[in-house]
Amino acid sequence: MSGITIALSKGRIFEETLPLLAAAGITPTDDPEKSRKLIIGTNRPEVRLVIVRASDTPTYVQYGAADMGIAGRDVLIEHGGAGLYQPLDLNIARCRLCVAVPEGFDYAAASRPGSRIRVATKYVKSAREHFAAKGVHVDLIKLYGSMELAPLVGLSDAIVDLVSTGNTLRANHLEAVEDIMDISSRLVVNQAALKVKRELLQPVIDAFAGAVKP
Ligand code: PRT
Ligand code: MG
Repeated sequence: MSGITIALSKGRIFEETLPLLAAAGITPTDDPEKSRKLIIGTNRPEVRLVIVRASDTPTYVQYGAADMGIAGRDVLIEHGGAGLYQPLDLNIARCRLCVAVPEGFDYAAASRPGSRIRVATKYVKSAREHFAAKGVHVDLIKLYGSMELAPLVGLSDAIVDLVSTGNTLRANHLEAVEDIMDISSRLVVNQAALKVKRELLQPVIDAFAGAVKP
């Protein structure tokens, strides 16, 4: 493939990437929310987009099936970042990775050094590091979505999840009790592609860099 393939997930990352693509002179020819196409063309014949699950973006770029992509810091930590060059924090799809518990749960007591807590999360690596640093023993339960349900039905004491407005926590009578890290999405580039296709990729990286909002 002599052109550029960019991996994006639908939803918030796609929406917030459109202005960055525009700054690079790239306009998609289909809307992934309306079309069922997984490969979307653009106004530039040498540039195409592939629509992937958010957590799969680093994998497509790592193996060079996409030359570049946009992925959340949460996803990149879980993936590990092998084979990926991460030149830019795009400051989009911002949120916080938090520990949350049912309202009224005594988290201070449950998270004293030496105590043991059951935590459900999709973000196993980040959660393990967070509780290890606090000296808290953690039984991690891996989930793939709707973490908010776990403490409500007794699967776990707490969850580690992303929070943006806080509406989902409030609707389920949960509260954030600890911030683990700020999250935003980053541009990731296949390291080998950057060497071989630098004349195609560098202008896109530069245009994105110029369009990042503080
Ligand atoms: O949906 P899918 O299972 O395919 O994957 P995904 O949920 O990881 O993808 P997507 O597109 O929803 O999110 C892509 C990226 O957006 C994530 O990897 C994050 O980096 C970033 N992001 C920013 C968020 C949020 N904000 C966010 N609020 N990702 C998920 N959420 C979820 C959160 O998990 C919780 O269920 O939204 C809910 C909380 O939102 P509030 O507004 O109610 O607090
Ligand atoms: Mg989602």
